[in-house]
Amino acid sequence: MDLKANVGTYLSDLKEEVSAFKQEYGERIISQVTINQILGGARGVKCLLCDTSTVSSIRGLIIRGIPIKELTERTPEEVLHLLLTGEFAEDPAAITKDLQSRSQVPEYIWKLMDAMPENTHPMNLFNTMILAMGGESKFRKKYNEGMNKEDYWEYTYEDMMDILARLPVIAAAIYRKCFNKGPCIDANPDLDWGTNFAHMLGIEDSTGDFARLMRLYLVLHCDHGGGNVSALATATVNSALSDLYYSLSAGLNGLAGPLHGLANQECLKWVLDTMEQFKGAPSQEQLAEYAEETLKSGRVIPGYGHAVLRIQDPRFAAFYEFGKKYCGDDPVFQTVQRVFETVPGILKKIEKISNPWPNVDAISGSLLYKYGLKEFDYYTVLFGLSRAMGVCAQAVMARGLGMPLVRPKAVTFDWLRLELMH
Ligand code: CMX
Repeated sequence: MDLKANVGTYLSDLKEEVSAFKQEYGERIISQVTINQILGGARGVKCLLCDTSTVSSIRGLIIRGIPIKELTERTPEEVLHLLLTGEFAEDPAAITKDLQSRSQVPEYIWKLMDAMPENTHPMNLFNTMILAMGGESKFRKKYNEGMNKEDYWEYTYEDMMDILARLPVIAAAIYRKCFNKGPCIDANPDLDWGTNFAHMLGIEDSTGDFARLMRLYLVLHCDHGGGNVSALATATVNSALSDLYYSLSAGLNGLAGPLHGLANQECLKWVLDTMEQFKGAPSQEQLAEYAEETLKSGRVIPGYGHAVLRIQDPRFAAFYEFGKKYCGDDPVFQTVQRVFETVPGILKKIEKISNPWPNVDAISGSLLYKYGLKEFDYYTVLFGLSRAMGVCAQAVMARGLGMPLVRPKAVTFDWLRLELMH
């Protein structure tokens, strides 16, 4: 069976189960909300459903029950099937083929890209191109024709596959345009989704290690539960039945923030700045001095800490393994290693910081840098390309389960005061 048929079977079984569950346990209380949580970005409030993946504070990212560290040898196609159905694909090549057949980017996108100001941030370009393709939405077309609710997931799925097929082509074109790398490189139909993307970027790769890194990168960033900014924004917008082009663009606009996906470019910049200041790979003492200065100036140390994790991010660990294997002699990677040996000790001494350990962004940039992908303004686009898989899969699940409009209740500060006085 193909992916869409598998998703259909999976959803119809789950929908029945969820509906019976709601009937029986609908009024059961599973979470309370404190004032701290209201004033703290709703951290820890359990009020969303996300089946594609979950983030445990002590185990990290778990996709459909499988810890991310067990998925590092898988391809993005295999992981996409897993996200959508909870099982591995019997024939991942069929997914590659389907994506290839949908990968033609509309001509107006190239014109629009050329018309954008030269200094547009790559992430801004990426999200603009996604939004601009909205007229292609099969969901929107069907909805306007009077689509049955039962079919919402199918056309969300169709939009997801069209988007995922075109995104690598668009992302690679943005890289080549923004950084004057020459004309776009044609796709190679013999390659899988991730390897083909690496090929279209045009980075020299005689060993195949860069393509290997790209596949790992695309797997590690693919999803991170339902409560992070990009997932929540995508889900909220999609719950209004705005099509996936609107929803994904909204979610990735959130990813573009420095406290979220943009941290990877900030992080590499921080590492390179230390190398510039100390004229080469700094010592632990020098790094400690630099970190203290960053903190004193009221800035965060990018790549460290997390809203949910209370351990070293397993995605960091996966990249670290890759780095030790393939980039051990690289001075930037060595600096990242030394930062890892230095910064947690400093952050641990600051009581308010919940997690002193590195997240995925603390390392990803250094590996890209080693292979010649040095333009760190581009890094969040790579993150976005990967994260599109998870947030779009979440949208397919939500429409398949008939989830309603997202509408939590906001209260005024006056209401809070009155509540406490009585
Ligand atoms: N450096 C300095 N201060 C930090 C810090 C860091 N790396 N991590 C947390 N803190 C500070 C927070 O800024 C906050 O200070 P205020 O109370 O003065 O605002 C305090 O410690 C408590 O924060 P927290 O409960 O530990 O963490 P939050 O859930 O509020 O924030 C995060 C999480 C990721 C935004 C934060 O750790 C941070 O800014 N890290 C650096 C940026 C980063 O790496 N972002 C990428 C995260 C991964 C992703 O989503 O892509």
